[in-house]
Amino acid sequence: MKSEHQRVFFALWPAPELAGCLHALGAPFSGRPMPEDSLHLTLAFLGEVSPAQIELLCEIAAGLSLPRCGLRIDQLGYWPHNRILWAGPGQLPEGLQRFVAELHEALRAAGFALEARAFRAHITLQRKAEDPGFDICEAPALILPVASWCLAASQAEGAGSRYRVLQSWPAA
Ligand code: 2AM
Repeated sequence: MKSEHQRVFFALWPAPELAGCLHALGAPFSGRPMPEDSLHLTLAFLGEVSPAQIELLCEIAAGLSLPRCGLRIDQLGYWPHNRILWAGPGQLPEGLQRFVAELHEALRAAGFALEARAFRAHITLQRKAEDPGFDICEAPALILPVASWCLAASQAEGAGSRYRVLQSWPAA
């Protein structure tokens, strides 16, 4: 990676109180818990980009409008292929679903390569998690108030990653 390049993604970042509740949701399970202030829901993952591309990403973001909503996080899941324990919504509000589709379309139109796999909204709670004995189960519902979204950068640090919000935009 060129020194000025950064690994970036668009995300929803829960406020500290909700992050604490999400952290507690993962606490009974064995794995490597994500630090509370690192918990987030990725909307689009870009990978390594240049400073000029970050500017372009910010321009694209400024042209989009995320509708304010409450996202109901009511599932816990485990992916054996990457040993991630996650929390997520059973259903995405229609406005958020439409927004993610618009965001992905705008990014692809600008030449950014996104994952071909279908978008799965999730918040990683633990990495290297032991199999909890379920793929998906119901969890006590938590509401994530969708009031803003951001562009964040991730930097490898020790065994994990450190995240930094580069810019954020309010929901409409
Ligand atoms: P994860 O937590 O499921 O690993 C920063 O790494 C964020 O981008 C994390 O939310 C991570 O999801 C996500 N991410 C990393 N690589 C990705 C990829 N190739 N496609 C989609 N999301 C990715």
